[in-house]
Amino acid sequence: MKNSNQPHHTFPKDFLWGTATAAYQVEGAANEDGRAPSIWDTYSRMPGRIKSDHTGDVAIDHYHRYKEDVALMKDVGVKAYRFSVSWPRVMPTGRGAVNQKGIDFYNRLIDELLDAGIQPWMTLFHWDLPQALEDDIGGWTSDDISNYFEEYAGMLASQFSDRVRNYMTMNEFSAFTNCGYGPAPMNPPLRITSVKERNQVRHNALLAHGKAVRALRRNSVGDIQIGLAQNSGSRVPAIATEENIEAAKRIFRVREGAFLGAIMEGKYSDEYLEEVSGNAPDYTDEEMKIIGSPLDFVGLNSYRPAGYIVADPEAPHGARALQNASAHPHMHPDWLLFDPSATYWLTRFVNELWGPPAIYITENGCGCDDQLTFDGEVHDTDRITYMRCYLKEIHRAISEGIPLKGYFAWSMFDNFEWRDGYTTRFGMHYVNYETQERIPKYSAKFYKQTIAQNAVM
Ligand code: PNW
Repeated sequence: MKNSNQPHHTFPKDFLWGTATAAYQVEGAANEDGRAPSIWDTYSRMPGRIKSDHTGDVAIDHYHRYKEDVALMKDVGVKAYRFSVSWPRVMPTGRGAVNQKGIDFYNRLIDELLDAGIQPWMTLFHWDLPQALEDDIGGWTSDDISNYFEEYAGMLASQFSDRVRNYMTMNEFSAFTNCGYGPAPMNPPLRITSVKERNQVRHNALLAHGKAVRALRRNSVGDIQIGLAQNSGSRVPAIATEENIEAAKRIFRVREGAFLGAIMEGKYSDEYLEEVSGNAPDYTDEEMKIIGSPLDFVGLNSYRPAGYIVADPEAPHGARALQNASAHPHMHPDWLLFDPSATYWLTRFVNELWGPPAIYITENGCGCDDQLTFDGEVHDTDRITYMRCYLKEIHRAISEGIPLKGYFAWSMFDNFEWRDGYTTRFGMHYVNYETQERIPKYSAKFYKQTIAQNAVM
């Protein structure tokens, strides 16, 4: 019998252990060195939109404390850091003039990472659109947005591709399209008023992604890898019979028809078009070719199951979603349902449907109601449990031959959790928002040990 102290979930030796953040959630320095406002500055300053009216003005001051933050990453032993570029920091009006001081910040960060032996992984867009583009053209509702995003992507490649090898164009298409322009109270003046309009906004984002892929390749000086970070809803077969697995995969493909499916297949699938019928976006074959530009990897943000599926010949697409049990376990945020197999099924379906060269989990992590204990520590046993269980399912996927090459824990630090402000904590490091002190939680020690052993115990 194996000693129980021996690792039993050992990862491939080149498995990439990483961690992730996003610009607006950590940087702060909102009015410094020529940064212009993004739509999130505007939105978070509107009274009543964010819990406790918090804003990202200071956030965790990563802009000034990046050295200390990289040192903490080095201590944990992460091999890669996924961060996003604030578009209005490097191109204040979203096009044209480049803000050198903004570029300098990312140069400092990248060089610090490389010195620490940590690969920089760059997300181009994590929701903080320059306010000027919202005001002047209507943001993602505009046909022109893809051209501006292409210009921005090309500029980033020429500035950084000598040192940054890995890029993700967009973070979570559904978040900034559906939610960004969707139901009140988001962005009141630009609310989407019809399903067709919503599908057009989604299409504009896909096209921007495709043009950015090409611009990155055109302007890069070295060999680069390009992907994205999508939060596809994971459909879990309620009971893993052949029929249920096929049904879950079918409905997964239909639901991703507006996003990842269109990108991976270079077209809107018949099933998707049938479903949206008269509300399909306007598009050309040439645009679909651009959208389908080949990717080097697919990044998946995976936190929770999005539905339990059984096969049902009577139901649309032969798949029926069960009602979620009212007592299904969830973590501190209500939406964060606990089911590690969601991540397994997600990577398996993406692999079986589209067979990308590589898959990364670009985000996974747990929001908790972390409290400092009397001894000044954070005993986040809930987060450790969550991470351990999800990592075991990732191990399972790898052992079945799915090309899952790495994992980015969300997040390295507590940070501005969008509409929850600073009230929900996702970090492996506790941030004292009064003093900006960072305190490693027990989950940071757990992750450090996991990386050191390259195994989950
Ligand atoms: C991600 N879901 O969003 C974002 O990329 C991060 O910026 C954010 O801080 C993190 O998750 C934690 O919330 C998500 O409903 C949006 O499954 C939606 C879901 C999960 C994550």
